[in-house]
Amino acid sequence: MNEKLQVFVEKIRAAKSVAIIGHKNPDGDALGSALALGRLIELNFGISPVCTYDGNIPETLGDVPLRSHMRYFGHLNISKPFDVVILVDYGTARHVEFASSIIQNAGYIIEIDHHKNEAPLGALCINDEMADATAVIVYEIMRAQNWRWDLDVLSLLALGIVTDTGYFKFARTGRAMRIMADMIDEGVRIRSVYDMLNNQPKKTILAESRAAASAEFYYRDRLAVATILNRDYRNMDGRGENVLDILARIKGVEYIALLKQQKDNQIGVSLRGRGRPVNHIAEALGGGGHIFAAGAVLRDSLENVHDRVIELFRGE
Ligand SMILES: [Mn+2]
Repeated sequence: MNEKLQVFVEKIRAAKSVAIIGHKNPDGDALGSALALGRLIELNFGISPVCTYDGNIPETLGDVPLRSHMRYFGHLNISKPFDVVILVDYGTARHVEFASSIIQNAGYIIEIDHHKNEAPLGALCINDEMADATAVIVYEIMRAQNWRWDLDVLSLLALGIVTDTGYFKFARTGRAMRIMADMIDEGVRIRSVYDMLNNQPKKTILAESRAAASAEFYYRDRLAVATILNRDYRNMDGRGENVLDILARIKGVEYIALLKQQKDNQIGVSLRGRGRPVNHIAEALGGGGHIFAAGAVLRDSLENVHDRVIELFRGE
């Protein structure tokens, strides 16, 4: 790890231009890690990285610190290659395909991630599948290097940790919580991190409530399946976490599947397991993710995906 960090520092020190990219449609961890890392590089190397995204940033994340530093990829001037491109929390190449022009032309590619990825893009990979969030890795780099930081950095890293662990519900070890504890001691207010996220549009909560109310139950009520139809999907902000959370509160429910009709023939599937793995089911659907929280996007009709998902859970 130390040798990798040494290379990281050398590459950033030598760079005149740095871009930081997270996965398309950034979530709290992708956004928080990218902006925090950008600020850390600014504070410690005297260079301002360009943080960029594609797709949508959920309105829920509209009030995060340094939000204005995150720039829409389509609006960037990319005529000159970047000396260093850093990919954070990106998952797999498909999720940063939108930036392939600057990735391919980059002088050097670094990645920092906690996703499982068989084909990393980075020449330098600071990856750790055991981290509950990419923000955990960024925080540990910051500490290991004794970097200067400010409260914005800590708030952004707290945001990444809180969102990726589902408010610590999915924390697999004490690691993320110890970091959170340190950050609280350094001045992060846990209440304001939560308040920052209680910022969702009315239409989203109503659409998610309708989806939760439409849930069906299978296999002696151990599997809950909810559907968000296209007309409601358009009103959604984020990934339907509220639906998954509500259904996970039901006694006896062990698995939750949320089917999102993104387009007529494109269905997003979010899977959650309450202490039970779901990543193999997501993989069977052509997707992936984490052990207890995974998903896939299928080009098929809602009916077909619905039946396939239920069939895959048979025998679980
Ligand atoms: Mn993440």
